[in-house]
Amino acid sequence: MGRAFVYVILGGGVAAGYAALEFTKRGVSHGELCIISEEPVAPYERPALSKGFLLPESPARLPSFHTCVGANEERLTPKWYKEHGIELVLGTRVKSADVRRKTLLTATGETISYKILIIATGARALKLEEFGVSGSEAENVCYLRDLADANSLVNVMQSCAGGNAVVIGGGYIGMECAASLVINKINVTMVFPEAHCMARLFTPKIASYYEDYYQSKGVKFIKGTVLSSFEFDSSGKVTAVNLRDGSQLPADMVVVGIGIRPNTSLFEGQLTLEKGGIKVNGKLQTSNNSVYAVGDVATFPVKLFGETRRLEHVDSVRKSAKHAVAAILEPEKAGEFDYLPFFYSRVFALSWQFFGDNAGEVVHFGDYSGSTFGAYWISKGHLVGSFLEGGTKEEYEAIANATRLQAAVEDLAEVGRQGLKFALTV
Ligand code: FAD
Ligand code: NAD
Ligand code: ISD
Repeated sequence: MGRAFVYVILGGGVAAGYAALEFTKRGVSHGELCIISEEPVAPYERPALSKGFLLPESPARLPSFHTCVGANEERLTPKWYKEHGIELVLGTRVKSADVRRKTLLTATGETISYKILIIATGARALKLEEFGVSGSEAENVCYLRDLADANSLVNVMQSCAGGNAVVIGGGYIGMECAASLVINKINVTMVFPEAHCMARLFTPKIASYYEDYYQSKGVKFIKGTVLSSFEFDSSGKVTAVNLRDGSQLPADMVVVGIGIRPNTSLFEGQLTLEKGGIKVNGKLQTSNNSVYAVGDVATFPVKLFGETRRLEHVDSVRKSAKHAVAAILEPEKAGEFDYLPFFYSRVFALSWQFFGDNAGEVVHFGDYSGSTFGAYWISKGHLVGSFLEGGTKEEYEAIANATRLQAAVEDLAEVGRQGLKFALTV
């Protein structure tokens, strides 16, 4: 049994939604494009799951956050795919791929063949078991990657009002979920191995601002240690968390955010991998001419830095997906993907943006006891990265622009004194 399509997108997450919209903008005929997704719903804006979805009042629910509302573009409901003749094969896992024969085999036993494949399989959450701790299956231990996880997190949160949550991990999931738990009136303790939160991006000074803010909301931090085991009750629910430093924390629920692994396994041994992802060129094309990779799973050349990177943020996902479609449909017109890395987060009343690379020397600026402050990263006399909390649209655009232009910096202290004025006058 089998079906054949000209274009197949494997994975139905953020990248798939933006690629589908781009296909229709550039011209695709009915019946040519198919999206296969393990998830039972049409592509949606995954970032909403740790923000609007977790609000106690008027939470975001599908269909309100189907792609591509996150970029203020059309909202693609299942009806939209039908009207555009795009086949959505939902709730279906692809269990093997053969890039030589150009076929995918689904868990339901169907063979789907393609002329061009776009791999958009994203990533999976790392499990505690991968760090030698068991207990992930307990009903009050929550991960957050997809809609099913988000629904179960909401259910667990609702059963824990006024109780204690332990958040494992001090990265994006940890920080955004901790804020949401507080808003849901749950007492939060965050546990992570590093000396400060968001260690992959924040400097100690930036982290200290957010940690103080979280503490003012009642969040407790336990740093420099990790979870070693759980205590369970007779029904298998976690009741406490044991830490490697010997302490024990009572827990009505646990949220785990300890990083991700890109979903590359279907293609290992068939396509070239690099830095944990599927290696692509500036057209998002893999080592096989008929196969493209986009989003979290792709390791692509970042022209600005002259090296390849694999990013895990939605702006690069949206833009890489669109660029791949342009390269497929209009190869002679599409140039090389030229991307300025952009990360952001929103927690409580706070909101920050970061552009570029956090490499080189750091200069902090602005009022770290107020609400607008930032940092510049300078390498070899040029601006390579910028961070800003509490900025206006114009200010964010200015730091992005100055970073893209890699503005020259002669005197670090002077740039610190000028602060935002430096970016605004580039
Ligand atoms: P995904 O969106 O993960 O989609 C991959 C899809 O492929 C899934 O539907 C999956 O089920 C499917 N799939 C995988 N393997 C198979 C298979 N074998 N067969 C069939 N289907 C398969 N980034 C930001 O920049 N800002 C944010 O505020 C932000 N918030 C986030 C909040 C949360 C809770 C999470 C989890 C991520 C957040 N991110 C954020 C990161 C961002 O959502 C990801 O970078 C983005 O979703 C990746 O898009 P993708 O399409 O590559 O993969
Ligand atoms: P992350 O990489 O941001 O953070 C992982 C954290 O895990 C580290 O900061 C560390 O504190 C912790 N950790 C590592 N090993 C540990 C161990 N053995 N025990 C305990 N803690 C350990 O990953 P995440 O927070 O899990 O986020 C998952 C994905 O979702 C990432 O790709 C992230 O970019 C994405 N996401 C992004 C946003 C955003 O951009 N605003 C928001 C939510 C999620
Ligand atoms: O980029 C995003 C983001 O942060 C969200 O919450 O997309 C979503 C949508 O805006 C949700 O509706």
